[in-house]
Amino acid sequence: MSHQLHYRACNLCEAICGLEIEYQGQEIMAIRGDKNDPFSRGHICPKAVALKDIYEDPNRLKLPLKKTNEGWQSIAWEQAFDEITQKIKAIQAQHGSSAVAMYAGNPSVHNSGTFLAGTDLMRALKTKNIFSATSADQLPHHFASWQMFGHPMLLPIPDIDRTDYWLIMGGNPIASNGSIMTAPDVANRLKAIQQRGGKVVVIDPRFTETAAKADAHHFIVPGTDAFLLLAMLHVVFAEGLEKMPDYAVGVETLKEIVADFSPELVEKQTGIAAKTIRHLVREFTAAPSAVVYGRVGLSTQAFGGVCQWLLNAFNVVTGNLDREGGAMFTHPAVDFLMTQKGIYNKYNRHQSRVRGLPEFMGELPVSVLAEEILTEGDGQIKALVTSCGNPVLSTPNGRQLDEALETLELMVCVDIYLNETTRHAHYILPPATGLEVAHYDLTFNALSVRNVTRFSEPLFEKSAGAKFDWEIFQALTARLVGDYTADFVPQDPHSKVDVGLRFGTYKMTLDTLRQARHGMDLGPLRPAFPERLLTANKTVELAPSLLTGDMARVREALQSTQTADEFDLLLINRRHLRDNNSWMHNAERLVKGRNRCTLLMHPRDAAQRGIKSNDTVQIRSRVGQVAVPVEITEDMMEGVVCLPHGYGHDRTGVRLPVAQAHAGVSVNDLTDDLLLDSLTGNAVFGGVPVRVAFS
Ligand SMILES: Nc1nc2c(c(=O)[nH]1)N[C@H]1C(S)=C(S)[C@@H](COP(=O)(O)OP(=O)(O)OC[C@H]3O[C@@H](n4cnc5c(=O)[nH]c(N)nc54)[C@H](O)[C@@H]3O)O[C@H]1N2
Ligand SMILES: Nc1nc2c(c(=O)[nH]1)N[C@H]1C(S)=C(S)[C@@H](COP(=O)(O)OP(=O)(O)OC[C@H]3O[C@@H](n4cnc5c(=O)[nH]c(N)nc54)[C@H](O)[C@@H]3O)O[C@H]1N2
Ligand code: SF4
Ligand SMILES: [Mo]
Repeated sequence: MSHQLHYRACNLCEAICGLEIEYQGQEIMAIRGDKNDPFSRGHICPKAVALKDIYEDPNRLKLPLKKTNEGWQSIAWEQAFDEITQKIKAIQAQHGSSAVAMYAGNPSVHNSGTFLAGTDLMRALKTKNIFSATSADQLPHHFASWQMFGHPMLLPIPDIDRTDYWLIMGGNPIASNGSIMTAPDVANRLKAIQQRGGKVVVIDPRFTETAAKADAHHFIVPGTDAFLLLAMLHVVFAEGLEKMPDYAVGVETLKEIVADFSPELVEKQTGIAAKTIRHLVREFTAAPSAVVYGRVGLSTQAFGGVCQWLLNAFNVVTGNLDREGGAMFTHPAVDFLMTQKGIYNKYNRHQSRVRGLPEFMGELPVSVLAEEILTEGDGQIKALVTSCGNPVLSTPNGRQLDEALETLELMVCVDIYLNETTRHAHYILPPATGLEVAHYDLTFNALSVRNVTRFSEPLFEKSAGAKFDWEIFQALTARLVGDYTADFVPQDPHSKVDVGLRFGTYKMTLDTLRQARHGMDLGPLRPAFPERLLTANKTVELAPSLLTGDMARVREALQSTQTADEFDLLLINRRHLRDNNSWMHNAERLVKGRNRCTLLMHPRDAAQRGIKSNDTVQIRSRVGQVAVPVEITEDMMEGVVCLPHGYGHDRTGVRLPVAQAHAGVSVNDLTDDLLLDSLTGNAVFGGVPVRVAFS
């Protein structure tokens, strides 16, 4: 048999690169970038090759498991579904429907079968305790979009292919390949800005891989970006640099808010000199087009919501929203924005039981999950369903959650691995994944720097007896809502994609898309105002009340004169090109080589503490302590230290031998569940107070 070629989009990160997979029978010979993909143009990163490792990994689960006194035993699917739903119903009958919680993790958005069927299960559970990785990631983006543009999913995307000036705050796309900005081959797109005479500037507490390719980099004290953005807006108005578009309202209120935030007022807190701030704004406003873009580092701070609001406002008042080279909105082929008007426009309809934090978009902050399990009383969480998530390693104070999960009456995990989270499960329901599933990027086609679309067919058949995630969700949902009969047959939810395509902007069908093996380019982003705005008057709200209301908290923080106490350093996190959150470390090709789970520290901070390179140090925070080797580097801002996220595999019961051999420590054993953006509910990962000592 000769080798064959299969084309699909990589579903591991937001860049959705086109892949060319050479295979024979069940064997993968090579995974390459698809040069004929008009969007990714042959780009690929090392993670895509590890799709082969996931496919072949003997530790990947394919059939359901039940925990018994004798350890894990296999169980038939139907029996597992029956037992689980009976237990869920019994718990809900005794303790109320919110006693069962659900957590959905990151791959949910990288897997259309899960995405389309998982929400049905959430609804069927009729619980207020819905959690997801979104509150450890990007809730502030949704909050700002909801308040300013009328819909939380109407997210502005930096038009980096045409901009003349790209200001990046709290994002490291050279390592992460971009986020809320689907831009495969971001390195060449960045270089193209410079080649056409433009400029890239990075603001980050670390001199990152992206900073190394940029024209300028400024260190910022973690968690102070709101002050910087206020000062940047101050300079725009004080120097008359604004280019006000006619669609914006609330500018007078915004002017009043920023009036006293001179660069001089914030230079000490932010660590960025007043003259640098003025220069930055003058350069930005002088560029023919410019865009400020802020990602995870900007969202995962105490003022994440305010930051994303001010960032959008900066693009608006400099005349850079909804124009070429600025921040733009997509016209995706399946436009779920239009079909879901109002669905997500929900805030504070209920609050978390223990801390009283507001719900947003139907979910509660994941930072409260452990306390909702551990705190006794009416409404306590007794059971948890997780899907595509590893919250023990990915949410703040993960160690507390690790302990809390062990106390649950029922835990069900839809997951492909026995890992740090799923080891606590009573049942693991593993779906087919990766190369075995059909996939349509509902989310990332809508967050892309060009309008693009493609459908990926499965390459291999799922293994004998395996189920797709949507089959699992539908089987559970049907039983919970009472629709289940002996002749129940799950329905492939991708028919919804066909409907979405037919009614969408381009009026195409799934069949036409299936013919386009390399994906389809639907052109550059184009202006979308006012028709795409979903605010009542089709205006952009520059001073929405929930966000301006949060300014009291910002002012209080600016005035706080807290000096170094027990914890005298600020911890931030990093991503590495070869990591994918917490779950791909069982691929030898990704983890081999130099230990990446190290603490980065500035030479002066190290010298003060008598620490030398490669010393193992103890890092302590309010919630925990870990020991790791140190790398001393001037890439760190003084006073700031940095750990990667997604490590910490050395726990009993985990069945990931390669990962355990490269275990590292979990940064979330140090991050604090009590530190969060109380407005949006997003976790804080940038600037967690810690102490570091030579052990
Ligand atoms: N300190 C700190 N913490 C962070 C971050 C940080 O920067 N710093 N980043 C945050 C961000 S941005 C995110 S998105 C979250 C991620 O948080 P999570 O989503 O909780 O964690 P992941 O590591 O992505 O775990 C993915 C899980 O999905 C499983 N999986 C993989 N493919 C499939 C599939 O096809 N089907 C099913 N059912 N399961 C699958 C994997 O085995 C794994 O258990 O972490 C957050 N946590
Ligand atoms: N290789 C790889 N790629 C990934 C992932 C992965 O784990 N590995 N994860 C994927 C996921 S789920 C996501 S959400 C995206 C995230 O994509 P990015 O947002 O690009 O994520 P990070 O690389 O974490 O970049 C965040 C940056 O913020 C900086 N930072 C921290 N605190 C602050 C602060 O207070 N202010 C400022 N200005 N900067 C700060 C950090 O130093 C870091 O450089 O990446 C995706 N892609
Ligand atoms: S950049 Fe992301 S989408 Fe592209 S090959 Fe790497 S993991 Fe896959
Ligand atoms: Mo994320």
